[in-house]
Amino acid sequence: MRKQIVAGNWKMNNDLDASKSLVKKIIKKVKKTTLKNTRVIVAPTFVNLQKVASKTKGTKVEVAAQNMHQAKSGAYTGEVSAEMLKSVDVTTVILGHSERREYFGETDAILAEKVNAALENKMEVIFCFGEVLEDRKSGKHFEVVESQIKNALFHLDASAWKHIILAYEPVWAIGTGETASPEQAQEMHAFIRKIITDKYNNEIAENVSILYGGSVKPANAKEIFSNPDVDGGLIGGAALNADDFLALVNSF
Ligand code: G2H
Repeated sequence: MRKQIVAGNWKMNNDLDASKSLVKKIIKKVKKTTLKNTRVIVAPTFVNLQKVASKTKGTKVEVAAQNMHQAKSGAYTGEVSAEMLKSVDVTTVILGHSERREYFGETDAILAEKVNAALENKMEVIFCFGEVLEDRKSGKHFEVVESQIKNALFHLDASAWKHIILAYEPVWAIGTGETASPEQAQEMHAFIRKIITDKYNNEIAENVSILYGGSVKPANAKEIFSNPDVDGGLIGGAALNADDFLALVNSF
């Protein structure tokens, strides 16, 4: 049975004290929660990752990085490699977030390399994709999502898919207060499972967790997460408050 996942993407928020305090609160609350089939992940900034990772050791909370570079090492000022993440016990990485695509020029081709580098290092990837508003308005959203997934992931062997988590994040719903309706989310998630079935097989499609992201909050999470093909969420704003985040963890 595929896992339900609630992953908090802290983006460029929280200094060291705020990161330690937030993760401490989340750990405490998660400890008191019965997690049937749910994974709880937090993704702090690089500078706070090691401290947060050390706090989560032995708890039910996991950590992820928000990004990584595709090269092993070298003259890439400001970048961090998979090897470096692993050396501080971080084995999950978010790749392809729309903010990385938009502000840092990450293309499908670059993302395919990043995915490969992560998998070569036996890391798990939370792969993000999603259409912009014009794509949705012109009815191209399925086509756009299919090409993002195909270009970055469809070169992978079937066996690699157990290390992949997908996160559908319609760009028009990110941090805007707009959310895709539960029907829109379900429709896209079912479409994603179908293209994976067509390319690979039904087993892989059924086993991959597909998260929804974009202004998920306690008030709308239950409705979104209750869809059969929605396996949880990648959460931005609402992940910065421990009570809200836990409300999401308990929204299945
Ligand atoms: C989408 C999401 C987290 P928010 O970027 O990845 O952020 O929940 O603030 O829309």
